[in-house]
Amino acid sequence: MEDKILCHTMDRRTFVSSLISGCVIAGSGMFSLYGDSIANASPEITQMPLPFKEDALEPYISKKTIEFHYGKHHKAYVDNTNKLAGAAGLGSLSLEEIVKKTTGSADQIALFNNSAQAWNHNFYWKSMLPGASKPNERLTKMINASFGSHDNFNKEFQDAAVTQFGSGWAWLVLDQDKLKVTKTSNADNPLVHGQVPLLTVDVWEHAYYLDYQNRRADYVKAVLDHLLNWEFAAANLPKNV
Ligand code: MN3
Repeated sequence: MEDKILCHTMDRRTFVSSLISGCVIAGSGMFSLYGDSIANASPEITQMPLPFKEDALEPYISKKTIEFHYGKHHKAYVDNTNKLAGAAGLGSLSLEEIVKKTTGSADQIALFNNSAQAWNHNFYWKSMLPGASKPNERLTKMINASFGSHDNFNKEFQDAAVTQFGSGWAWLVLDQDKLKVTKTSNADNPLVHGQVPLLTVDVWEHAYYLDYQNRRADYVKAVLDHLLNWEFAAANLPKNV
C-alpha cells in the first residue's frame, strides 16, 4: 500500500490540484494516486473560481469589467505570485503565508505586491453578491455601536473609498473589538496590520473605469447599496468578539 501524503490546507489548493498532486486530504481516507515524485512537485496557488457568473453583477458592474478584472488582472497577480514564490523558494507556502512573510521585506516587494493583490481579489469577489443583502443582528448591533447607524457606516466607507489617493482598497475590518473602516494603498491589506478584514471594495481604476470612467463615487455607492455580501462579512467575524 502506498504511503499517504497529506495535502496542505485546502484554502490554497483546489480539489483539482489535490487530485493532480495525488496528495491525501486529511481524514478523507484517500490514498496517493501517483506516488511520491509527483506528490512532491511544487504546489501552486490557484485562482479562486468566481463565486458568481460574469454578468451576475449587472447593471452595477458589467460582464466586460469582470472579464478583464478577473480574467486578466487577477489572473496576472496569481501567475506572477507563482513565478516569484517559486524563484524565492517560498513555493510551498499558502497565499496568506506568502503575504505575511513578504510584507515589509525590501527584497520581496514584487512578491508581496502580487501575492497581496491575489489575496485581496479573492476577498473582493467574495465581498459581493448579486442582489442586496443585509447585515445580521449581531453585525447590525456592532455597526450601530461602532458607527452610530448603518447610514453613517455607508458614509464613512464611501468617504474612505473616494479619498483613497490613487490605487487601493476600502475595507470594513474588526480592530480589537470594534468595527472600523480603513483604506489601503496599492496591494496593502489589513491582514498585515493585525486587523480582521470583513469586506472590501477594490478602488483601482480597473475595477470601475469601463463602466463609470472617473466616477469612482458612483461605483462605490452601487456596490454599497446593491452588491455587498453581508453573509460573507458575518462569516469572517470571529465568534469570541
Ligand atoms: Mn483589482
